[in-house]
Amino acid sequence: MKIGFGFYVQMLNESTMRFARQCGATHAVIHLVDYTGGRPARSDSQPVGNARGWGWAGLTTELWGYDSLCRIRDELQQHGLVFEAIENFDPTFWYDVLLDGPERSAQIERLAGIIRTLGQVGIRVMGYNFSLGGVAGRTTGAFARGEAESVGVTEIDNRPIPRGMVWNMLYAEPDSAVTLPEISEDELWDRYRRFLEDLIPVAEEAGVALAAHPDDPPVERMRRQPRLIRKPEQFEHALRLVESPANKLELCLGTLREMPGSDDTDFYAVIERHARNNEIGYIHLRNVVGRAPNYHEVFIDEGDLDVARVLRILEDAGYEGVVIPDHTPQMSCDAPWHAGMAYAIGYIRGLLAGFRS
Ligand SMILES: [Mn+2]
Repeated sequence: MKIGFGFYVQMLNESTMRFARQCGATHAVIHLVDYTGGRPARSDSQPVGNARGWGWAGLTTELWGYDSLCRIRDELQQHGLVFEAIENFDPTFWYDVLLDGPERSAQIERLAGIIRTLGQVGIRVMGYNFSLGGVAGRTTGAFARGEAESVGVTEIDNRPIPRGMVWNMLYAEPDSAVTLPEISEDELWDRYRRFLEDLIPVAEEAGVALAAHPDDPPVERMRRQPRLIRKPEQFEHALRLVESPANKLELCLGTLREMPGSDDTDFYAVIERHARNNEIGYIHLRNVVGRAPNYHEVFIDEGDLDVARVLRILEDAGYEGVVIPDHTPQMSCDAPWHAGMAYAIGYIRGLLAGFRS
């Protein structure tokens, strides 16, 4: 397997690229969506949001063109990093695909164009999260070892989603008097199936894999809307909707471990099965304590996941894709985010070196 580094859009600079390489990463997964949404916020901590979610989507759409992606690819390459994947579509690109609105077919065409561009630039994976509520309901606290700040969930967020918001970001000025109708889980699976049927053939032709991130937090409903991948067996269901080598998972092991009702046997078996079947686009690796809707994120070497066992399973299954640390608690020093990432990657590399020696 290969070690990747996840870059938030604000980190696309020489200094962070050098930092990633110094940590020992060889691959890069890039978030092109600005999750600070134009709000004054630290760009290196996990967003938790407010009544306007994470704020405005669509602030960085100019980065998605062919020339721009080539520039990013080349700059990464100069720093010894392969541009492996983009993580998450901008909500302005596909809100009516998620909502089944009037712009749906035009937006599907736009997504198809993006996927073709990725293929031309040589980016192998497009990660996405087919969710109306998105990553919602999180709070920040001193949840990790030594009172390190991290994120967690303590309750289901049941506020309805105002029109103008999807995936916890705004694509139009929100109207709290008009909220999204509550839909059934079947309806959402149907929208998701149509998304895959429209785009998997495009991805296959472009040589790009679409990789599905599970719903984080994995609960039945959030913000009064259903959530798709919130049980281990639903990864399988997503893969079978449209069978193709281009239909893959963005296997988030933190989210998988948070899934209520799943036990250790499920957890390690799911990882092994999807690795053996070559169904993983890339992996998010982080540790957690507890189960949704009551869990928090911790350092990679504390919590409910046995990271050594996970890496051993992936090695034995011949997994050749990328693993990134997803996110980590902030460490008390002048560079809290950097320290957390360096610690996580060092730990992963240490375990792998042990197995391989
Ligand atoms: Mn994740």
